Amino acid sequence: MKTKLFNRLKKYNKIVIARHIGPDPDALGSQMGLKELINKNFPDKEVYVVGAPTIKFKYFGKLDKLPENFDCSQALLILLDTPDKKRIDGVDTKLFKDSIRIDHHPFMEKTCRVDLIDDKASSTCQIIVELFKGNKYTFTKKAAEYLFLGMVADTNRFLYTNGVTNSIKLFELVSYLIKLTKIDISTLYTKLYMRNINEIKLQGYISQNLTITENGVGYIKITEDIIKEFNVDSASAGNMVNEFNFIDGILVWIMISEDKKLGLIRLNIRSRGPVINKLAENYNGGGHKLAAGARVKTEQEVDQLIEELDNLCQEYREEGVSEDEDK
Ligand SMILES: [Mn+2]
Repeated sequence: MKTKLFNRLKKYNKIVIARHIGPDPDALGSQMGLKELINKNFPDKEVYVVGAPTIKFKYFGKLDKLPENFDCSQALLILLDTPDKKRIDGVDTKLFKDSIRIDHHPFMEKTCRVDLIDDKASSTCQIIVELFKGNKYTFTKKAAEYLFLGMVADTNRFLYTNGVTNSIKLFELVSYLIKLTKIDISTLYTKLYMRNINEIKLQGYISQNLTITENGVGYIKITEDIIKEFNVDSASAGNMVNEFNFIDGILVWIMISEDKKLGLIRLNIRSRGPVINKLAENYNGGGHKLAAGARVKTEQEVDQLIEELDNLCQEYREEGVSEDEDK
């Protein structure tokens, strides 16, 4: 697995690292962390991290612009944390001489020449650490910080570690990083989890107004008027979906946000049992078994999705699957 990446890193002098649109700390952390590792271990290479910037995660540092007349046909593309074509940010994979994808999402479609996919890994950052771990390559403190942030965020502070085997691996990798580079975990957590008071007020509003269906689907529709009223970023409701876990009687929960400008409705879906990503794929989305997203155009589609999720919850309850079973 490792040689597929390292042979390419040795071969190509120009390397472009891309990831998905609407980046999260795993996408940005793996991107910036990998750039730092290549710069450190292969200092002669030209490395660019591309994609639209985001204000929310500005502590990941600046992204690059490809130089004018940049010749993709001589370059290697590394695509991170992105399972499908439509969510690739800022590059056309076909233009590159060679391409490799490193990802932990379940396989959806072919996008690069070579795939390094480990869907047992709980983040793309985890895979990057695994690839570079060992005596051969050096980690910098900065790279370790980026990668740690991604591992923390995608597991929701090590809550979703993907079963015993991956937990063991993940904690060993984290321990390896801390031992090696002495990263300061508390400072990093403050960066990642600092929130603004308006968002907390919106969270209160959501708690007060959540609708719960018969079989345990909790949902709320956040209109643009509400976003305005609370004076928060339009992605805020979606971003706080993880805060609504561990509520007795709710098995699946959804933050539904309206985007009038793009004429669509975004759904962030989480589950504490029923597998939801297959269903989300029918609604222009997808993701992981217990964490997925969807984009639809009409209220009817939203209602239909809620109903189908409610059915999933009913089936799940009837099967009597234990909620703490190893996923
Ligand atoms: Mn990820």
